[in-house]
Amino acid sequence: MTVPPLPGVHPAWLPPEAFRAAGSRRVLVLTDPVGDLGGEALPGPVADLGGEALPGPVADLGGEALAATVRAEAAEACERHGGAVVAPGEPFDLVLALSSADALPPEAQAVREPEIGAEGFVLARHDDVTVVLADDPAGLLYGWFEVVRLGEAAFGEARPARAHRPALRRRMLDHWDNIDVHPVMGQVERGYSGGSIFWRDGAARGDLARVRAYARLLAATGVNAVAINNVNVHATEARLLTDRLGEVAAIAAELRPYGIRVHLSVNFASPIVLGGLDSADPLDEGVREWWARTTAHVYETIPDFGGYVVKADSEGQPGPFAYGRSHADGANMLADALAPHGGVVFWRAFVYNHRQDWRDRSTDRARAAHDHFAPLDGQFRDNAIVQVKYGPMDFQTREPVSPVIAAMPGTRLAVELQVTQEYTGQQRHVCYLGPMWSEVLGFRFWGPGERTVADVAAGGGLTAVSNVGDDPYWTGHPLAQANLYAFGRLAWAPDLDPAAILDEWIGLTFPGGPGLVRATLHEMMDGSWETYERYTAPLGVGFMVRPGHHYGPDVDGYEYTPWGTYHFADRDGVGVDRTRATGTGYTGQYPAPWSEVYESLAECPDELLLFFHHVPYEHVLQSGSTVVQHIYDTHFAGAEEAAAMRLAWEKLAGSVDEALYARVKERLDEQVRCAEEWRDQVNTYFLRKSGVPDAHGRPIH
Ligand code: GCW
Repeated sequence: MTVPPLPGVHPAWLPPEAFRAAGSRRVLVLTDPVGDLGGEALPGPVADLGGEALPGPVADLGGEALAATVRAEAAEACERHGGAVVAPGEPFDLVLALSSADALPPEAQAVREPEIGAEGFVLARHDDVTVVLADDPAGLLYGWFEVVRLGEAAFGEARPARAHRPALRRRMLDHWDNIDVHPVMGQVERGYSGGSIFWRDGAARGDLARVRAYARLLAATGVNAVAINNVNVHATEARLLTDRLGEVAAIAAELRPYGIRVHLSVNFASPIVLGGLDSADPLDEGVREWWARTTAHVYETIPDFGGYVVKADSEGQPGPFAYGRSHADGANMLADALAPHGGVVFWRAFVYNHRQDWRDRSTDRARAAHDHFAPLDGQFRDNAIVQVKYGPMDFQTREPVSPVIAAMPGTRLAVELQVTQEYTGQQRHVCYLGPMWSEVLGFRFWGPGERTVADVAAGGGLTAVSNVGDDPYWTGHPLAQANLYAFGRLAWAPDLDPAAILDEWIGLTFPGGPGLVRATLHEMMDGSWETYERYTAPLGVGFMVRPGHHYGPDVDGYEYTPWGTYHFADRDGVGVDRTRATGTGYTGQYPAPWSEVYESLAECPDELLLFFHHVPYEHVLQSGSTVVQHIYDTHFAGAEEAAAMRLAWEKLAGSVDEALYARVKERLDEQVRCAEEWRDQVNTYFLRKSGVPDAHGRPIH
């Protein structure tokens, strides 16, 4: 089965037109017999743990379903575009074959490799034939989508055989979706795209066609795992683990044909709230048995279930601290329950004191994850993955990379990104995040030539909070689709160039569009993250958003709150002193050379200066500008760039779909308005605090 076009729903990067090149060819699909790679532990790229494989995924349930998907995809594309699915022995232009298939044609034999590996594929073109060869059906599906992405180029010049393998084995989207509409957070916490695609009116949706379409979009980017409920697990959602498991199974059935495993966020106190026990102590035998039994039942119902996601002892969620136990104790209890079935637990490291006294200058929220987790390195089970936000605070526009990522060489780590634009414009602003993620993934803690963040994440995975909802464009802002696309592509290949990823996305989403569309979208989006940074919080200081909903400027909004997010601006200067010499000592959580670079006022990169140092307004940056002049300049420039984006878009009237044009235009109007508001509030705030006038005499209020 494939996914029929859904009326009223934008096809995102898989419009029928994107399949023209492949669908107008003669296609041979060889999937019999389906290989059984899934039967054993899959080899995982786990450089930091001596290269052994994670246990599971077990039963190859999805194998046949995936193979059927590849056949159906090819058949549908051919039917639409005039090609044909041909039988063995007939001439063909494209062959999609499992390496174990009977009667491999010589063109496919020629590119065989001893081991292509789980989810990988070899792509080659010679003698006017394009070959996709894979060891398992998932690899074949990814190969098919690579051919789609290449379009006519897949059938052009000869290409030497090249193996494509995912750099990270777990490529996952977390949904912060609630079943019941939460009185404050709504149906989707931090969702800016309407309701949930999974849940409505207190239950799983009856019609899950949209979920299938989502799975297909994700598969085309390389994502292979999804968590379908909020990490803040409320009462109704907790029951997905037990009496409402059938709803999870129904969703899993929609995701499976596209190679996506379903995961659940679970409440640490489930033994109490669901099981009627009087404790959730991870070392209590009764509690452990409850989890083992409950988990076994999950696997009886959903044999390829992926595992659990847990937010514990964080922002009011229950956790092991209540019993005097560590996070390793908590995570290992769940890991032990999951291990016999090949599942994993993603245990979040987002643990900090959200009831801090703002008067207390010694507590530093940035330190919290490292303080809690680094000492536990080596204590986690092999199937317990510690999931770390990319920065030490909370998905800000600019943060240093979290030192936890460097501090746990004996633990599997997953790095968590945020596709939903909570702090980056809430899908009302154009903010292409590919460049930020690329910078994070390529960051080298130990200096040049050493391992990157992506290398570390290979042990556990890359996860991100999804930006999708039931909005006709999936993501509210149509251009925010590019972020979802880029996440999947970077999780597959972290060293891809974000501008090239954007280019792929443009080509697929606007097929056949004039060159003006491509050029304009690059003009608007390539640098949009930095534009957003320019008109919002300066120099890495973070926050300055409206408390609660986190949209729009409020410079002091968080300054006297318990959340640990302060900028400490006074009449003399601004920034947080996190040095070892005079501050909170946070810089000491980094290995050399970064512990020294960040400690040093002279060497600290400008864009992070106020994250690490409290400096006078007239402090001279590496750029040569002063801090306060930099604030004025970037805020004027950022707001101007937002206005220029809107002008650029206006040139596309008539060149893109009218409704899409109007939706983007309406959002750009809001972006321009909001950028001006940011500019004026931030500039005015710092002029009033510092008394230093703008060197160029521009209007500040
Ligand atoms: O960024 C913050 C959000 C919360 C979220 C939390 C988390 C799900 O404001 O809404 O809760 O992070 O990551 O757990």
